[in-house]
Amino acid sequence: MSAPLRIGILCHPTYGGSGVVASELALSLAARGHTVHLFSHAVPPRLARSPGPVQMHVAQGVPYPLFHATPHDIAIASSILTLHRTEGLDVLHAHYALPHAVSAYLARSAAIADRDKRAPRMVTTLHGTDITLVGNDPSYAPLTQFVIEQSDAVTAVSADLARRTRENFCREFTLRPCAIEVVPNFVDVALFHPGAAPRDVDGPPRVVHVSNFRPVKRVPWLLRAFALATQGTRAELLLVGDGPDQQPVRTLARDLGIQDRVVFLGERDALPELLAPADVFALSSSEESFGLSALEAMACGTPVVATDVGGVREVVEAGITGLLCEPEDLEGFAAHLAMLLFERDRARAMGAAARHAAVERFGHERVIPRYEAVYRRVLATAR
Ligand code: GMT
Repeated sequence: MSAPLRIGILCHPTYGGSGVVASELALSLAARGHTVHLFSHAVPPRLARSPGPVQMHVAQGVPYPLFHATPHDIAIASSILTLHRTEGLDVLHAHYALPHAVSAYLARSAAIADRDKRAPRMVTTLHGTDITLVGNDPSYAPLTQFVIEQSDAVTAVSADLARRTRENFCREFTLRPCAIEVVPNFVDVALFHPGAAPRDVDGPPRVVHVSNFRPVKRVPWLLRAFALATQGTRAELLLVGDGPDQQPVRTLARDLGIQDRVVFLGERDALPELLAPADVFALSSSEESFGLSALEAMACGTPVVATDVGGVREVVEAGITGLLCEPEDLEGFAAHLAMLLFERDRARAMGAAARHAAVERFGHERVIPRYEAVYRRVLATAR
C-alpha cells in the first residue's frame, strides 16, 4: 500500500459548488488514511456537519485601518506556511483559482525559500467561474494565467471547462505545455440515494431547484418556465438556497400569481431528503461548468431538466438521465418540465437511469483515486 500523504486543501466556505467538492474530497481522503488539513476563511457547511477527521484551519487575518478589506488570502498562505514549517505538507490543493491558487503559490514559494525541507507540490482545480466569469476579467487574467502555469498539476471539473481554459489562458505558454486533466465532480452515493425520503405519490408534482440564486443561475427565468409548464395545476416549485436573486424571485412569483405553489426554503443541509422525493430537478443556468447539484439530484434518482450550457451535457445525458434545451428556449424548457412532472412513469425511468449514471460515472469511490493519482504523480516528478 502507498504511504499516506499530508494534504492541505484550500477552498471557499460555500454552501454549494467548489466548497462542497473540496470538503467532500477532504473527508474522503481522510477516510482513506491521509492527513488532511482544510484552509478557508470560514468552516464550509459540508465539513461542519461531518465528524470526519479533517483538520480545519480558519484563517481570516486581522482587520487594520489601512486595509480596504481584510486580506484572508494572505492569512491562508501564512497559515499554510506555519503548518508546513512545523508538521510538513506534501501537497497543496487549491480549489477555485482565485484567490486560492495564488495563496498556494505564495505558501509554496516561501517553503521553497526555506530550503530546510521539501516544499509542497501545488495542484489547482478549476471549477467554472474562476475561468469563465471572474478569472478572465482583465483585472485578474494575467495572475490567473500565471498561477495555472505555475501549478504542478491543473485539473478541471469538465472537458468543456478544460477546453475553455486552454482557449482563454494557454495560448502563449512558453515554459510548459498546458496540460489540464479532467477530473469530474463526484457524489457520495451512500448519502445521496433514492431512499433518502419517500415520494408522496398522491401529492402535487414537484420541481426542485438548488442554487446560490446568483444571476448566472437565472432563477427568474426558471420561474417563468415553471409558470408556463404548470398553469392550472397544483404542481409545486421548491427553491433551496439563497443569494442576490431571492427577493426579486419572490416578487416575480407574486406577479405571476404562483406564490402559493412556490416554496422558498433557504439554505438547507437536508439535501438528499429534499431531492429524493422530487419529480424533477431544474437547472436553468446561463453558464455551468458541471452542475454539482444536478448530479446530487441524479444520485437521488431524480431526473434533470437543464439548459444545455458548458459541461452540463457531460453530466446529464439528454433523453436518458434528463432533458436538455437551448438556454433561450423558454417554451422548450417548460415543455420538458411538464413532460417529467405529468408523465410520472417516464420520469421514474429516467430517474433510475440517472441514479445508475451517478453511481457508475461519478460515485466518490471512482473519482477520489483519480485525485490521489494526480498527487502521487506530481510528487514523483522533479520540478
Ligand atoms: O461560480 C460558481 O457558481 C460557484 C462555483 C463554485 O465554486 O462553487 O461553481 C462552479 O463549481 C461547481 C463545482 O465544481 C460546479 O458544479 C458549477 O457548475 C460551477 N458553476 C458554474 O460554472 C457557474
